[in-house]
Parts: sequence; structure tokens; C-alpha cells
Amino acid sequence: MPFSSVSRERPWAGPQTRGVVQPAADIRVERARGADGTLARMAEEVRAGLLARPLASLPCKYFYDDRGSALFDEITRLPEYYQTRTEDALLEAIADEVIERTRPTELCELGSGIGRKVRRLLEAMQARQLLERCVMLDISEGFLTASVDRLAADYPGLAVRGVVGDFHEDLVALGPGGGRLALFFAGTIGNLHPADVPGFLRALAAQLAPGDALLVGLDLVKDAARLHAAYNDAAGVTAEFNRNVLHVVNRALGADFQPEGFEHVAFYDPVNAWIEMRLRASRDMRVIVPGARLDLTYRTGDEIRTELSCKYTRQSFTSRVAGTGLRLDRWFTDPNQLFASALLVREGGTPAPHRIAFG
Ligand code: AVJ
Repeated sequence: MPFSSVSRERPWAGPQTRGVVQPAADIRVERARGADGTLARMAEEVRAGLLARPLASLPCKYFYDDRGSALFDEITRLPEYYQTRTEDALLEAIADEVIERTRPTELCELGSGIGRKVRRLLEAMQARQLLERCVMLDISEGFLTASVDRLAADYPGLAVRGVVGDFHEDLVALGPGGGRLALFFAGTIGNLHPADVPGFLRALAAQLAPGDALLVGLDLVKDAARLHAAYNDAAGVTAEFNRNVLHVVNRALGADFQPEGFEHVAFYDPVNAWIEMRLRASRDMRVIVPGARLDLTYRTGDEIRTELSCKYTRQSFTSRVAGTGLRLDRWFTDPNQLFASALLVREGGTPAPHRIAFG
């Protein structure tokens, strides 16, 4: 039980503590829900996904145990994977302007991973003496704890809080907004089906006060060969990352998937403007998943979808923002138009449920 001493009180959650410097003893990583709830939810999701027809699927958030997070970190350094270094250079270029426009006192990073990029914004806030609090939400407890500890050590006086949870359902655990700049890097919003993006943005808008903002990274529609290469790297790291979801299901739900019996598949679908990753059985296999009450048979060639990674244009993304309570304030891209950072601002008043287009 590594987190039996989980903090229940949240001394910096309310605006009344604004400006109070938190001593190091108050640094905590908390869970958005209990371990039982997390496992029960996983069992339901895995069961529903693996039984889905015509195409079985597994939620991509289950890539990210500690091994999967380390594999993703390796992906970010691959020559074919342009996204991370492009976004990082972009953030370096825009950090001052973003902070000037939004003047936040709190950064709130969703899916923080190892929490490297947040520092670009922290530095820009610190230079303006705005920096007070940083909240990080991530599904990977090990990585989250490490980045929370590192941030707290490197920025004395910064109140750092970690929440173990996922950005689909645990946003409420962030607490109310106010002076908040939310960060959603890496193009991770691309993992949502486009139809689910407005609902996600609306849920996030509910954790923001009017004038609060969201900086979101988006991988852009581009040449299919370049996209294909980024998800089919020569070193095979993405293939190992893809198969890792089976290791996770084996461990958490007592399943007996043989990951090496599945082949990595990733292709660009230009109609939906998304990369799809799948695992394809390379032999006939029977798989038992006790934790999800499943007894499955795979035939050679059977596929499980493991990830969508949607690619956006300014126009296709803007259409997803309409009616969510957020509006597009700034659209930044790198010179090669590979990647975008969209700055969204929370509007005042109650968000409209939808917007009707006239004419
Ligand atoms: C971290 C979700 C943005 O979709 O490109 C990398 C994950 N998948 N290689 C992406 C990923 C395959 C990545 N995101």
C-alpha cells in the first residue's frame, strides 16, 4: 500500500489559501478514487471492449503503467516521432505570450506523464511572480509521484498536488478553478473520439472559472507517409508500447494474453483523419480474463483496436469547441505546420448546450 497515507485535506484547494506558501510536508499525491473502484471500472471497460463487435477494443489509457509510460517516453525521442520535440519548441516560443494573456497563478496539467513541458510555463510564470500552485493529473501513479516530487524540489514555495486519475472521468477531483491555466499537452486529446471532444471540453470548462484558460496540443493533419512512420518506427518501440496494454491486462485482471502472439498494426485513416492502432493475432489463441469473466478465442488475423490518435486542422478543432463554454483565443503552430497549440479561454456565464448555425 504505497499510498496509505493519502491526504484527505487539500489545504490549497480553496481560493482562501491563495498566496500562502505551502511547506514541503503538505506535498501529496492523492487518488481520485479508491483502488477497488479503479479495478472494478477497468474490469467493466475491458469486458465491454473485448466483447465489442465488429471490432474489439481496449482503452488506450491502459498503455500507461510504469513500463508503458517509460516506453512512451522512449517514443518521444525516436527520430520518426516529431510531435514531442515540435511541441516543446513551440511551447518555448509561446510561453511568455500565453502567460501574459492569461496571467494564471495555478497550472493544472492533465496527463502529465513525466512533467517536462510544464516547466516552460512555470518559468514564464515565475518570471512574473505569478507562480503559486501546480496540480497534476495522471493515470500512472509512479510517474506522477516522481514528477510531483521533482517539481516540488525544484520550485521551493510552489504548492504541488498530484491526483491519480484519468481525464475522462476524474476532472472533478481537480476542484474549482480560478486563476487556473489547464494544460493538455502531447496531442493526447487526439485519443478521444472526435464526437467525445465537446463533452470533454464542457466537463473541463466546469472546472474553470470565467477567464481561466486551457492550452491544448494538437497533432495536425499532414502527409500520410509521415504519420505512418511516426506510428511504425524502425526500432519497434511503438510495437512494444502497443503490446504493453496486454501485459497490463494480464497483471491487473489475471489474464493470460501472450503479447508476442499479437502483431503491431498502425495506419492512417484519411476519412476520419486519425491514426488507428490495433493488435492482430498472429496465431489462434484462447485467452482467459478471470477479472473480467471472459473466455475468448482468437483466430489468426483477429484484431483488437488499442488507440485512436486524431489529427486536427484549425477548422476541424474549432468546430469541436463550439458550445462548450470555451472559445478559441489563439492558434499557434510551428513553421512546418506539424503541430498546434490552441489557447482556449473560458467564457462567462453558463455554457450553451449547443450552437445552432444559421445560413
Ligand atoms: C501521447 C496520445 C499523444 O497518440 O501519438 C505514441 C501516444 N501512440 N505512439 C499519440 C502514442 C503511439 C501519443 N499520445
